[in-house]
Amino acid sequence: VQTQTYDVRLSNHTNPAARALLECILRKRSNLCVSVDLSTSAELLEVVDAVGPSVCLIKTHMDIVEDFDQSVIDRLRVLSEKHDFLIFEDRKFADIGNTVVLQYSKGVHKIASWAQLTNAHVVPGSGIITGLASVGLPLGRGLLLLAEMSSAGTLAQGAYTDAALAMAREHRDFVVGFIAQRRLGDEDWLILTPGVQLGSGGDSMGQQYNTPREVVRRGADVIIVGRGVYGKRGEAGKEAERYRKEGWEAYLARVGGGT
Ligand code: UP6
Repeated sequence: VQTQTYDVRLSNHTNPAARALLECILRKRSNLCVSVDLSTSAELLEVVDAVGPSVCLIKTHMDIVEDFDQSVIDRLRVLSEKHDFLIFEDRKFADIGNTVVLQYSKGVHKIASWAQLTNAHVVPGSGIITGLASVGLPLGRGLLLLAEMSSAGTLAQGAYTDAALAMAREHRDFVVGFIAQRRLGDEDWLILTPGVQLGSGGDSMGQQYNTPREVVRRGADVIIVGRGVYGKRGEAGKEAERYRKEGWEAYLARVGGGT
């Protein structure tokens, strides 16, 4: 497990998005990413404004926003300046290089123009990374590979996870880490872990939860929490701060008390 502090780890990262994330984590003493899976821009932005003070990162699924237009991005960016957080579009790209180039840069969402981080499945092979890097690297973006998933019955395990790690090693300038449930590899990869809730359990569609303490102990550098934070209407701000404290204490315990 990773016992180096975020501060020390900054020197292991050259990708601008990875560095910005680590710097933000340190400034805000927050390793919390809130996943705001709400389908109107009003609800999305209301929750982002409420949780903003407690997070280093906001994760979006912009394709679920029914009234999406460029103003949603503009307002999200204003909030990211106001509260000091980065933006991660959880696009889970999964096509050939040529197609993901278009999906990342064009279409309605133009993800590369506003999301510092996005992610990709490795099922197509490494051409997906080459394609995304051709768009993202010149913009200073970073990519996370889905090496494991939180859901029951996931095929992303064993040899598949090993292959994801091997692919990441070929693209260390652009791939900054993984969506995974534990630390992977001996190198300094950023591990972002979804499937996190206080109280653990799951949902009726295969989601499986672990507590912040447990996932950080296994190597999560950023905990990703969705419904655990915004599930109770009107309490997202309070819940985010509760998860921030949990995540940060778990990190301090892992690194032995330093910052
Ligand atoms: N997510 C997972 N598991 C993964 C990868 N991604 O849950 O392995 C994403 C989901 C959702 C969020 O797409 O946006 O993380 C989890 O939300 P929740 O905390 O409300 O379950």
